[in-house]
Formats: sequence, structure tokens, C-alpha cells
Amino acid sequence: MMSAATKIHSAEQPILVVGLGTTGWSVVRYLHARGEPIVVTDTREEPPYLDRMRKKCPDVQYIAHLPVEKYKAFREIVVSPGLALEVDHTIGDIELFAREARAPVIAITGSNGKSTVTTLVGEMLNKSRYSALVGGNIGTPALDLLNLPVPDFYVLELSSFQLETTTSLAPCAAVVLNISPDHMDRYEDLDAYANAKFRIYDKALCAVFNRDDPLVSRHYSSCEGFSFGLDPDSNNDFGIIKDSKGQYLARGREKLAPVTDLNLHGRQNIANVLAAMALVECSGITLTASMIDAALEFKGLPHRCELIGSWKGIKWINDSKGTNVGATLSAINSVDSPTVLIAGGQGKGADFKPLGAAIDQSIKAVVLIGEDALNIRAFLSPHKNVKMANSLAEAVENAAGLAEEGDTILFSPACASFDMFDSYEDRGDVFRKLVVDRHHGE
Ligand code: UMA
Repeated sequence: MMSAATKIHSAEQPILVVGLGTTGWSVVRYLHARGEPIVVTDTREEPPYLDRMRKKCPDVQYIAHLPVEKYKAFREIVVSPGLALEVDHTIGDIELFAREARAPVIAITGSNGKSTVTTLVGEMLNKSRYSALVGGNIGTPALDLLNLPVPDFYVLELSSFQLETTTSLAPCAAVVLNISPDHMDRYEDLDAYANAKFRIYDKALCAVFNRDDPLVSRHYSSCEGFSFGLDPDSNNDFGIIKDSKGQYLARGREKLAPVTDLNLHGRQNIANVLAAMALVECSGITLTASMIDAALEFKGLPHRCELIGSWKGIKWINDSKGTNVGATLSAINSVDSPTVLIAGGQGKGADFKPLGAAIDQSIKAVVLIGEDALNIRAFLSPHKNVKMANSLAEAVENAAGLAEEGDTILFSPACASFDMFDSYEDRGDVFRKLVVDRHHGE
């Protein structure tokens, strides 16, 4: 028997959309097009899409700062990923997507490299005989993909926040690329963050895992699927083999292509390419020569260890997407010349000790910016050559003054951008423009 307190939700009850950023707006359009009654709320004074929603969906009710006690009046609560909400039974845009998607989903998460792998898998499929649509945390909201003709595959980049509110997704192939601390202002500890990411495997038909990553391989040591790593593999999984002529991307003992044929650089990118190849095979299709060619041709994404140019023998690299310590450590490791690092921003509660150790060991000089500049400095040796800058423009000038011919200037903040910029893309665009403008005519 039902207790008096049991609440029955009827289809007439509206759905609450919490947050009106990129995701919230995609959810509103999706639900509105299906004739669902919707109420929208946001904790921000001026959420980004409010004007647009009022113009395009004038019948949708907006209530600013709706208190959480009122949420129980709604049939479902669809919460945006950027908002940490202490409310049970919420769903997110990926849950709505998973309930409706009519093509298999290749799902990708990890602390670093997920946009690169997501884009790469999309390119490998689209340059062969398959069609793929790419979206999710990478920028195009997943629900927007449902407005396009159904492809052979959806390729989704998923954040830990998106995975937390998703239960129905059953990817045909899923990967957690790696785990290093990020979003520590939102999770109790690293395990809580990792567990949110591991949800991607819950209903996956085939799992790809990184055998070099201690947390991922501990979680998935007995996994059915494919592994990748930077060593040779005896199980027909993806790895690297060496002979007298060099190193090769390989599946088991089979050489697929020389590592030197890759346009992407750095150890982390070799791992990314192997992960993409493993995902393709995991999806039940055969890795073809045209897919391998697409992987070799791929030049990478803007803001991810993007070479802006070289002037007077000094290389400038934009790694604005380095929004956590793990990403910046990878970027530092991928540079093989003396390096001046520009870092800092909003630290999201990160532990900067490993960054301090890496800077002390392999960075020639460092310029710090943003809200957490002093926090980072606290982890550096007192002998380190450190400059503090009030703006990115000042940081660029300081870095130029510290670098000599043969050096690299690496902008990899290890922090979020929101204290000084709209997004990491905005921050990277500003950096690129500052660098290009200062060398104009050289
Ligand atoms: N916010 C409020 N009140 C609200 C709702 C949001 O203050 O009621 C704040 C959030 O705390 C956050 C900001 O608004 O600081 C944006 O949050 P959002 O959920 O509205 O974000 P969207 O604009 O919908 O963008 C999100 C992803 N952003 C986040 O998860 C923070 C975008 O990933 C993603 O491209 C987009 O959905 C489409 O799926 C960006 C990101 O930084 C690149 N992701 C993080 C990462 O990669 O580390 C997770």
C-alpha cells in the first residue's frame, strides 16, 4: 500500500531546468520542442541565455533563485553540470540524451586528453565509411546532436559532473583515459572524483582502460575489453613496440604506424592516439588504414599544447586548456627545451605540491597570474626565478624577458580561467593574440 506521503508525479507537472548556460539552454529547447511544461531557474543574477529564452520560448516560466525546498513540486529536475546541487534524484542533459539516442555511443572521460580523443575518434570514423557526431563536454551540447540525422555513432566527451547525473547511458565503448586531481573544490577526495568518472563503465558493452594509470587499472584490472599503454602488449591490446629503426604504434606484435609519422607530439598524445584506436575496435568495427591515416594526420586542438610560433629561436605554446595540475604536468613533460612557464588562475582547491616539484625540477623560470598565484608560489623553492604579473599581457612581457634563444615559453595555467576570463578558450585566444601582436612584423 502507498503511504500518504508518497508523491505521484503526473505528466502535467512541469520539469524543472536548473541552470541556463549552454547546457540549460539546450535542455530548454529539447523539452520545449517536445511540448513539455518547463520551469527554469538559475542562481546567477543574469544567466547567459535568459534573453534568448525569453525571445524564443516566451511561454517558459523563469524563476530566479528558486529555493530547493520547492523542487519537490516538479516531475523531474534537470541540473546543469557546473552546479553542485545537494538534491536527490536529479538528472542531467546526458541522461535525457541517453534515453532518446538511436545510435551507439562512444563515451570518453578522463582528467586530461578527453577533447583530443573525442575529436580524434570522430575524425577516424568520419574519414572512413562511418558517420559520427561529436559533442558533450567538448562544447556542443549532446541534446543538440539529436536535431541532426542519426549517425552511425555518437562520440561524447563526458565530465565527471555529467556522469554523476546519468544512469541510462549504455555506451558501446567507454574509456576513462586517466585520473589526476581536478575539481577538488567539488569532491570530497580523489576517490569520489574517480568514482564519478568510473560510472562511464557501469553499462558499457566494451571498456577501454589505461594500463599505465594506477587508479584506472586498479579499478579495471579484470576488465573485458581493450587496454592501451606506452609499453608493448602481449594480449593483442594497444601499445608501443620498438625495433632498431624506431618506435611503432602497435596492436599486440602488429606494427600499425611509426610514432614519428604522428603530427601530434608528446607522450600523452601517443597514449591518446592508442586510446582512440582501442575505442574504435571496442565499438565492434575494424581499425582500417584510412582510420590510422586520419590519426596520423590529426594536428591537435587549439589551446592544447598548440604551437603559436617561433620568434628569435623562442617557441611560444598555448596550453590554456591546462586547467588542472595533471594537464600542466603533461604539458611540461612534453617540452624538451628549457622552459619558461606562465601559470595561475583559479585553483579549484587543487594541491599544488606536485606542480611546485615539477617546476623546481624542470622549469627555468615561472611567471604567475590570477587568484591562486600566491598559493602556487608557496610550493616553489625560494631560489626559483619567479615573477608575479597582474595581467596576462604583463605575464607575456615578463616571460619574453626571461627566455633566451632555444627556450620554450609555455602557457599552461594548471587552473581554471574564470577569475580573469570567460573560459579557457577566451584565455587562450587572448594569449595567442598577445603573442602574435608582440611579434608582428618580425
Ligand atoms: N552556475 C551557477 N548557477 C547556476 C548554474 C550554473 O552559478 O544555476 C555556474 C556554474 O557553477 C559554472 C558556470 O555557471 O561556474 C557554468 O555552468 P553551466 O553548468 O551553466 O555550464 P555550461 O555553460 O552548461 O557548460 C557546460 C560545461 N561546463 C561545466 O561543466 C562547468 C562545458 O564544459 C560544456 O562544454 C557544456 O556544458 C556543454 O556540454 C566546459 C568545462 O569547463 C568546457 N567543463 C569542465 C571540465 O572540462 O573540466 C567540467
